[in-house]
Amino acid sequence: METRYPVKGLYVWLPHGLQLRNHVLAIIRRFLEQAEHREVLFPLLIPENLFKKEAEHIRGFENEVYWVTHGGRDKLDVKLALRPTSETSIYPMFALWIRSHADLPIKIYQVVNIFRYETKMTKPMIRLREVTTFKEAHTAHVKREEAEAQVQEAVQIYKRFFDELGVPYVVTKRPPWDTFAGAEYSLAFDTLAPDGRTLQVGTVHNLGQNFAKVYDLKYETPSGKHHHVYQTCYGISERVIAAVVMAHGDDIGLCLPPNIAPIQVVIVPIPYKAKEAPVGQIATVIKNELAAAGLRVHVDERDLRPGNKFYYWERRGVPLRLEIGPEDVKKNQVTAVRRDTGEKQAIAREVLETKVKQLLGRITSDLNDRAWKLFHESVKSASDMGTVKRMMEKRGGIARVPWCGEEACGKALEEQTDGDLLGEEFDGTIPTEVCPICSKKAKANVLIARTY
Ligand code: P5A
Ligand code: ZN
Repeated sequence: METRYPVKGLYVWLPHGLQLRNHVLAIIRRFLEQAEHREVLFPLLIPENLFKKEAEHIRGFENEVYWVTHGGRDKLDVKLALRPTSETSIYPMFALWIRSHADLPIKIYQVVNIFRYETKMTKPMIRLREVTTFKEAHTAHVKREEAEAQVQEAVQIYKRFFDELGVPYVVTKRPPWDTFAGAEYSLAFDTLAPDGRTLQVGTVHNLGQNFAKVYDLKYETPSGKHHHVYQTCYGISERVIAAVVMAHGDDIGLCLPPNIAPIQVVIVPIPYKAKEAPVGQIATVIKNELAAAGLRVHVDERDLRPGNKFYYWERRGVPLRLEIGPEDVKKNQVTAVRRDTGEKQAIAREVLETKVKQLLGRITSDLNDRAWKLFHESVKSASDMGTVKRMMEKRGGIARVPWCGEEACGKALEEQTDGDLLGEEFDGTIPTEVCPICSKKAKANVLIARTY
């Protein structure tokens, strides 16, 4: 990204990064479409009166909203909010679309930019004031249980999505004081940055009937009664791309999983005295062969030393490099070098396509395994305050702590350890220990970490 744009919290996507972003988006779009979500596109501006209908939602966002107050020199009669998220623009339209139970469920999503006047330190891809890649899904249902099931489906979709990216995660139920503004409860996905702090990479909210009541979302039952719908929403942003970068990158730079890498295979011809023609030709033939097999391939024909080219593509995370040098030409082979391990091997020309695909598959699973292994090592059970505190001091990852469920104890846990309570571990086991604050029987495990 270009980070020198002269407005705080706004950044420029450059070609390589944007391609990466688009490959990531293609995955989530595919999963959502498979689960019967349809893509829509709503306006960026929300009139103040609509925006301010849901009281809790307002309380949550009022300090983060940018307002459009003028059109040219004219002061607008109704101020317009730049959406910080789209509940208040989408749900008034749901009210027009929902008549009978036959109109339900509605499952839509959009990928848009949103604006949040963030006051914490802004960071490229992680904390933006213009989020450019906000994928938000919104659903409406007849019954509470259906909304509940939708929350579960959303969690499954996001799990598959993060698995596809090799980004490890924990899922927690956020505590009441950290629930999305206007939701009954919120689930969140968190991953770990290399510095030991967690990063929230996605959330799933059960909105109950809170918005339905305010925006008058009602359907008619077969017997002619009118009921409010139940709703859910869930979202991710380009933070997931930051998460990919952090999960697999190393001291050299990016290291990208093949499925989202803008270039999956880079071919570097290594010319040698007076016999340059054959390496260049072979490189082109191989490129065409692999491209025809569906791979994203690039031949680096620039007038640079091979070593410089190697480094250039390593920094950009290209998963596999194929070198073609004099020795390779002689033996009718190419030399393949993995970005993740640096491992080198010769591959015979006649089996090139199969071998390259195999190698890319192995790189994918090795990246996943490595990232998850590191992650698992960073989630540690701790039932006494001293241990948790030391973990937070060292930014030593995520502590799993037994909790009685009381807000006062949750807040005390945060204060005394200088960590943030992510929430109750979703699908976690019931602990046998006691709450380290009040010594009462624990109801759940909470995860505590230093967060971004
Ligand atoms: C869910 C979608 C919502 O806004 N409304 C529609 C719900 N939830 S959320 O938790 O507030 O945001 C969803 C995810 O977006 C990412 N995110 C951000 N990323 C970068 N910069 C920001 N300023 C920013 N704010 C939110 C987070 O990953 C969050 O989980
Ligand atoms: Zn307690």
